[in-house]
Amino acid sequence: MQKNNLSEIAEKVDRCERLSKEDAIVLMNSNDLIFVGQLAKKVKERKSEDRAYFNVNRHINLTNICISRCKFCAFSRDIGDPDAYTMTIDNVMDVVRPAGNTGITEFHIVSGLHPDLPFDYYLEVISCLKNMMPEVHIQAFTAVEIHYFAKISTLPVREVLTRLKEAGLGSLPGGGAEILNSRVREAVCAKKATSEEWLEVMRTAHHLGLKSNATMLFGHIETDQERIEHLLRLRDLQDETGGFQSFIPLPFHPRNTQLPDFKKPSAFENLKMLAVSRLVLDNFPHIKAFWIMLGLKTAQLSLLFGVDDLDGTVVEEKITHAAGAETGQSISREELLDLIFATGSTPVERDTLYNVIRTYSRKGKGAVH
Ligand code: V47
Repeated sequence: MQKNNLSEIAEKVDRCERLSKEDAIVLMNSNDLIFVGQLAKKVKERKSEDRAYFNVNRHINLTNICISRCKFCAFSRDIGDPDAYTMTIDNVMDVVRPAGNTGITEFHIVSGLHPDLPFDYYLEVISCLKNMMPEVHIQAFTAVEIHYFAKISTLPVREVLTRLKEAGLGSLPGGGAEILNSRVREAVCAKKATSEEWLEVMRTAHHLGLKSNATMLFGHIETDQERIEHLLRLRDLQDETGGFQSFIPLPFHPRNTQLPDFKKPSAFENLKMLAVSRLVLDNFPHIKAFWIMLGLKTAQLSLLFGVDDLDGTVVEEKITHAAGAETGQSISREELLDLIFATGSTPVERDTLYNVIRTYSRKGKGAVH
C-alpha cells in the first residue's frame, strides 16, 4: 500500500507536480529512506545541479539574557545569573576585527530578548559593523527578535525593519520559527511571537526587499502532522512573497534544556526530514544543512538527500553547544571543500544572497569560472 503511494509520489515528482499534505505524511511515515532520498536528490539536482553551496561566515550572539526562556533552549539566562552576558558595542568590534582578512562575507547575529537593551543598541551594532566592514553582509535578528523590537520601541514592525535596513541590515536569519503551530508554541515558547506574528514579520521583510531564511526546530513535542503543517505554512508564504532563500531543519538538542527526556533525532530521522523538506518546499531555492546541529557526517551525507547548502564556517556557536552539541565550533574552508568533494558534488562558495564567489574544481581546488 505504502509502496504504491510512494510510487505515485515519485510520478508526481517526475512531473514536477506539487506534493499534497497527504503525500508529505506518506513520506514522513516511510522507512524507505533511500527511496525518499533519491527523490529529494532529483529535485535538488533540478534546482542546483551538482552544486553544494557554502559560505564563510561568523555567528555572533549579542546577549544570552532572554525574557522568553523557551523550554527547548539551553542558551538563555536571567539577568544576574553568573554566566549571563551582554556584549558592548566595543566587545562586538573586538570580536569581529580578526575576521577582517579571512575572506568572510557574512555576520550572522541572533540573540536573546533582553529586557532592558533599547532598540537603539541594535541599530548601533548594525551601523558600527557596517562602518567597520562595509563589504560584509549582515544577516541579523530573527522574526521573533524583530517582533520584540517593535514591542520595546513601540514602532510598527515595518518601521523597525526600515530603520535596521538603513543602518546596514542585509537580510534576516530563519530562527525563532520552531514549529509554526499554536499548541506547540504555547507549550514550549509561550512568551514570544506567535506563528502568525512570525509569518507577518517575514511577510513585511520580504515586501521591503529583505530576503530571509526559515528554520524548523524538530524532535521535541511536535507531531509529524505539525511538522508538515509548518512546511505548508512556509510554502504558502513563499508563494505570496518569494522572499525565502533557504530552509534549515534544526534537530533538537535536549541537554541542559527544560525538555531533557527527549532524545536527539537520529541520523536516519535527520536525513528523512531534510529530504521531505526538499520535496515539499518546491518553491524554496535551497535546503541548508546546519552541520553544527547535524554533525559533520550527517551534513555530508545530506548532500545526497536533497541538501544543496552547508552552513558555513561559523567560527563560534553558543546555542547548540549550550545544549550538548558534540561538533566543533568552526570548520575551515579546506575542510568544507574536502567534505563536499568526497560526495561528488562541486563546492561553490557563495555570499549570503547566493551570488557565486568561487566555484572549486577537484584538482587544485582553485577557481573555475
Ligand atoms: O531559533 C534553540 C534553535 C535557533 C535549540 O537562518 C535549538 O541561516 C536545537 O536559527 N536544539 C537559532 N536547536 C539558530 C538558527 C539558525 C542556525 C543556522 C542557520 C540559520 C539561518 C539559522 O536554534 C533558534 C531555535 O530554533 N534552537 N535551542 C536546541 N536546544
